[in-house]
Amino acid sequence: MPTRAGFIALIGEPNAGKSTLLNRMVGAKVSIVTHKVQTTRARLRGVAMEGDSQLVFVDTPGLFRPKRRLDRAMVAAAWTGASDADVVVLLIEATRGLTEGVQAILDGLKERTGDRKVALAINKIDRVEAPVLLKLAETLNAAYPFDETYMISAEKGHGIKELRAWLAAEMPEGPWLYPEDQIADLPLRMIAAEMTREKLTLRLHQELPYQLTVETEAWENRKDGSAKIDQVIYVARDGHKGILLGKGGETIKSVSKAAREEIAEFVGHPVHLFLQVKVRPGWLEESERYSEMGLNFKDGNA
Ligand SMILES: Nc1nc2c(ncn2[C@@H]2O[C@H](COP(=O)(O)OP(=O)(O)OP(=O)(O)O)[C@@H](O)[C@H]2O)c(=O)[nH]1
Ligand SMILES: [Mg+2]
Repeated sequence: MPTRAGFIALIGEPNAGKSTLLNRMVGAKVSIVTHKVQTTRARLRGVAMEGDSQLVFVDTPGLFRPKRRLDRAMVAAAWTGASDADVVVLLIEATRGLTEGVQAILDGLKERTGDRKVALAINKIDRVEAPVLLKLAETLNAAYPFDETYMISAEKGHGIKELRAWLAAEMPEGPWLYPEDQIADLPLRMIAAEMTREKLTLRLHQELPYQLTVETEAWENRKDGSAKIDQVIYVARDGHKGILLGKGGETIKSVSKAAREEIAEFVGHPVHLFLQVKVRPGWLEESERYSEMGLNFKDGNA
């Protein structure tokens, strides 16, 4: 049997469940997930094996109508992910259906995918009734010539086996692209920064999560088997720093604890995490911040 390997881009509106699906496929949490939109900011690869096929899933930022430089760079990164992949999986939320945003994505897909296969994955089927689902599948297939339709719950695991088997068969013949035991293609320092950003996003409200970024500045593996990790949280305004710290430093403490526990579990050894908050009014216009996130600054040009 020849080996197969290829890239599968997961695209869709913000909050569709792309990162949840990637984590489910990989069998570990490598991409952060929140109930808020625009959680994922850059492309991230997760690797899964299925028989002789290596499936390299590419998680992408949600596709929406961008307003800021950061948003434009995110959307550009998502479309690049779709254009570079062997197969595209479009995730749609069963509860939302064919929205204006989905229609815009379908229009974009027609221009960009060429003769590549595009599968429709209707996600969150645990939240709707069967008749609604069937009607939605029909509507979406009338709007776009999908090669396949899958009804899944990325969170609960429904329909995942079928989607995986199809993807494995669709991968082009060729050598594996990653060692068999590798599950993610993102430096540890970035995964750790993302974990902290996830905890911040869960803890903070309104615009704040969208106005900050986290960077790992130093990572020191110590002789005792632990690691000392220094991270900086850039915020855009003085007032944000106060909110982030919270009364008596309560907020930042709880974020730090949650992030430390998750990073430690991921790396498999104890972690000492030090968070520093820096007010940087112009960070959303600094190219270095974008390269740290894995984004292209110029993609954000208006
Ligand atoms: N009920 C239900 N919730 C789900 C399912 N899949 C994902 N979710 C939830 O949907 C929310 C968004 O999930 P994400 O995986 O972060 O979505 P995303 O598409 O990566 O979002 P962005 O990164 O913002 O584009 C989270 O609260 C998930 O727990 C599912 O199958 N069923
Ligand atoms: Mg995501």
